Amino acid sequence: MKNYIKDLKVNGVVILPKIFSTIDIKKAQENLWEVIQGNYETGIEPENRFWNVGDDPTNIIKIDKPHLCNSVLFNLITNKSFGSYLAKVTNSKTIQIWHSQAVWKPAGGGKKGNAGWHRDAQYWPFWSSKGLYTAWIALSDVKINSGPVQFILQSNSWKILDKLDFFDKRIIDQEKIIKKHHRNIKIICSTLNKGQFSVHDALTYHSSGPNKSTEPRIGLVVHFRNENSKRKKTSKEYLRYLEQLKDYSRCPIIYNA
Ligand SMILES: O=C(O)CCC(=O)C(=O)O
Repeated sequence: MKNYIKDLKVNGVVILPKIFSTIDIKKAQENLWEVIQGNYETGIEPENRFWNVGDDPTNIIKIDKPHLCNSVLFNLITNKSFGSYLAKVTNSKTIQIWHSQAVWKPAGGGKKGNAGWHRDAQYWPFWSSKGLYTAWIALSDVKINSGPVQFILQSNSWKILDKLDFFDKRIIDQEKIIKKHHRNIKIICSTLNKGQFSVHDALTYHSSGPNKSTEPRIGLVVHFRNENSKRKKTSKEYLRYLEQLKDYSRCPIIYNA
């Protein structure tokens, strides 16, 4: 575990072993598909949908807070062993999930499946940068040709780079911007078996390319914070957004030492 803690600190990312059972992952995959189709078992809508039924089925499908819509997804991400694993790797006393996303990359979508280079923290003006991490749980086998998430090692210590965005599919152009500032970058591709997961720092740059395999590449993305996270003084709108932290059915605490 010691190496994981150090690797996450230094490199900004770690790849972790399988802890979810194959059956639980299969159930989660099936239930996530229901959410994508707009069938919400709990009766609660996701926080946001960036793909709707009837949209191009080869586009990347991103849905925010799918755990609100379905108890199987909620139960998967609140699994106790998962909570204690996250706490160990991040050396934390408390772990609270404050956001989640489904990222389903269909086979055969080419560049339409791309997620551009970004760091998660750029979307969160209400958090200062410490104590914020993301776990990416593989709900399908993620091979080198499935468009795995790729991370730039040690980019968690970089200053922010402008003009990089998840929704920008021009990864090659984005890489030119990155290389203007950083010549020798090292990229790792997060190939994972179903049930394995990675954890990255909110400041680590990452992206993913086309899914050239014949199966969808499916990730359940869990954004979590520990006791070192701090709110920034921002607009009322953002402060209101963070009010949800008090609602543990939206933002479950999954570890408390
Ligand atoms: O699943 C992907 O390709 C991108 C995921 C992502 O941006 C994240 O895990 O923060």
